[in-house]
Amino acid sequence: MDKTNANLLFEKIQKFDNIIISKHKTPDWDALGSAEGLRNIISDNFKNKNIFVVGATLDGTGLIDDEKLTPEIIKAALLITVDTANIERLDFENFGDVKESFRIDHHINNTPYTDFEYIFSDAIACTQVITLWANEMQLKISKTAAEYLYRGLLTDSNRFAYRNTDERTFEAAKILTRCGINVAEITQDIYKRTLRQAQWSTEAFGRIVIDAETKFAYIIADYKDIKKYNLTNDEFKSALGAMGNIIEIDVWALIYELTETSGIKVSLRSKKIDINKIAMKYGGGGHLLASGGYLDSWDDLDAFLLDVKNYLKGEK
Ligand SMILES: [Mn+2]
Repeated sequence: MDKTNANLLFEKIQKFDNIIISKHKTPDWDALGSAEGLRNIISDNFKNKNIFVVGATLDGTGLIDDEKLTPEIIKAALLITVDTANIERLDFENFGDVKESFRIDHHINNTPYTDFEYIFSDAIACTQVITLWANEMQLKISKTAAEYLYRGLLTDSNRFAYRNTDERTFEAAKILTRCGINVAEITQDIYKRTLRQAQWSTEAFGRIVIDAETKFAYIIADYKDIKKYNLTNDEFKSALGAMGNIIEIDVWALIYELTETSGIKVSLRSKKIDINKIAMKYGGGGHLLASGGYLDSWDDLDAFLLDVKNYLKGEK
């Protein structure tokens, strides 16, 4: 499918005047970098395209191009979704009104939700898929596009450290570096922290509960924590990454609510054991080692924790 769909993606972009790029809710750098990187690649290489990146900004305070859309534009548009495993995660309500849809992704392919797909489920980042596609299609990648794409590559691979970081990852990094990006500056910009964030991290670590038998650890947080420390979603979720290099922990979770009404989200991470199965059981999904799901209320917490522990016992 790969070669054919690479060409098909090119042809669809060529054919449509209106292109909407949508990513997942509460976007991270891979989602936003994919969307903005692709926007730049399309506008630099194809003439007369109206391109709209929709959904929340990275800091969650607003929407990107949503206000520029009209029903007429949507009806005539090609929708390209990036970095989004399923329709529930898609940050675009008018999904059903577009003319055609194409999914570019690196998530495990659960239920197809678009007309066409370009998916490499073992790619470390969606921006890797886009970078290698653009290169294969001999498209120009501007410095601006490369900066966006590199941000996704760096963060989804955790600075080239996670499994699935492979030769294609470094190939993509090489392509992007050749576009003139400043690797040191981007890295510094992404991993800088405020004192508030460091303080939240310390508090979060103080709350860790570890089940010694299964090496499962979790942190519980609610919207009051976000308010108290005045954090963005990304800053808040950084407590999750911080658990990843602790010897006593194999599988870990951040169980949290972003706002009073957002509902309870579970973000699961694992060093080796497939935790995607658990996440799917709780209405979510993602990757084998990084996935997430939802709880209906805090009353379901104990049952969820027990479920995870029982599952991990079975896997050991
Ligand atoms: Mn991603």
